Amino acid sequence: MSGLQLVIGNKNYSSWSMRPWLAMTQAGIKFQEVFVQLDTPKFLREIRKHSGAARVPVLHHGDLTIWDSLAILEYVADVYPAKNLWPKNRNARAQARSACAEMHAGFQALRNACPMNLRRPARAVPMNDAIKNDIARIETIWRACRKHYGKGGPFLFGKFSNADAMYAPAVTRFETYAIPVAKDTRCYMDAILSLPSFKTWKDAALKETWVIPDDEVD
Ligand SMILES: N[C@@H](CCC(=O)N[C@@H](CS)C(=O)NCC(=O)O)C(=O)O
Repeated sequence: MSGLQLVIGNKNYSSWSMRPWLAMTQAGIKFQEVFVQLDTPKFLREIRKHSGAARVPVLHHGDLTIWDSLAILEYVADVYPAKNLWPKNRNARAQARSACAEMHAGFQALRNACPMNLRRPARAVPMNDAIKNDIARIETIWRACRKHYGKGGPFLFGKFSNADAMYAPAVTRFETYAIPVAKDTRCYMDAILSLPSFKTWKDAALKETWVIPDDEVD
């Protein structure tokens, strides 16, 4: 065992938890999974034992605690350089980090209107201009990464990388809310949705029975 312990929330809803879980699983990095159920009276009590930020995901490695999904992705890439979780090429890596930073800090309109909900049957919801802008920007980022750095495979930088882990929740939102997308976007989405690690995560999500009313959009 690697000594890594990843604290996550509900697989159906926790988009932030999914990112490091997918990257680590896809890279074949072993870790112990610790589950804290979101939106329950004991969530805060439990998560505060792991991090003062009181959010999932959290990664423990020995005495070290990393309490943010992107920081966890960076740390895992540092500890396991041979897994190539960032692109090898320096320019590609800088682009991947820019794309990840934009995802980490942005796309609030899409996030708010279309929460990750893997159980929800695919159905469209009304889209205002802010949501449409977020969608268009994400498609532009995906297209540019694929065009300049995607020759070696179906992912944003060819082979699977942390950038794909960061954008995987957006892929599920596009799917769940039946968002019309261009053909190249659809190809990229299919690559993510076909990942063995994604399928394992989703299968587990579909077995969960907890419902978070705020994340159920009709
Ligand atoms: N910036 C953090 C955000 C994490 C986050 O907001 N996690 C949500 C779950 S997906 C959470 O823990 N929510 C619990 C709450 O707000 O009480 C990260 O990237 O890890």
